[in-house]
Amino acid sequence: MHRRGPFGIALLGAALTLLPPMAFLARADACPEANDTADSACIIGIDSPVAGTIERPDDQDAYLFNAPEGTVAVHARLSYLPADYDLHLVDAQGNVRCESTNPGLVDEAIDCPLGPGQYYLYVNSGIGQASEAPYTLTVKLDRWIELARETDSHDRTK
Ligand SMILES: [Ca+2]
Ligand SMILES: [Ca+2]
Repeated sequence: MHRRGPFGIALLGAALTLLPPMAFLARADACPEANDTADSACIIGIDSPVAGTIERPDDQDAYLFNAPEGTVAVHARLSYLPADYDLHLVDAQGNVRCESTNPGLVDEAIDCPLGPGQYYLYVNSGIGQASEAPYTLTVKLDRWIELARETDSHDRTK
C-alpha cells in the first residue's frame, strides 16, 4: 500500500548499505539531520533520549543501537509527537522485528523480545505528515545479566 511505500524502500537501503560495526564506533554521538538511511544512522544510547524532526513528508530518521550480551527485550518509545509519526525496529539483516503505528499524536511504543545484536529504529510518518517541532525517542533494554549482577558484581564479560 501507499502507506508503506517509502519505508519499504528504506528497508531495502538498510539491507544493502549496512556497514561493519567498527565504522559506527568511529562516529560522533550527536544526531545531525539527514540521518535518513542506515549508513547515516544516528547512534542512540540506551536510556538516553534524543530529539529529532520529521521535517518533510518523505523524511525518515534512522537510529542505530547495540543490544549487548544478556539482552532479552528492547523497549523503544516515541513521544511528544507534533504530528502522526510511527516507529519501526529493524534488525541488522533489514528485517522488521517490531512496529508501532498508532493513529494521531499518541505515543508509539515497542516492547520487543530480542536478543543481543545491532538494531535500527526508524521514525517516519506513514501518512506523510511533518513538523518543525521535535519528537523524543528513548530506548531501554531488559538484560538478564543485570539481574545476575545483583548477586555477582564481577559478571561483566568483554
Ligand atoms: Ca529528519
Ligand atoms: Ca503514529
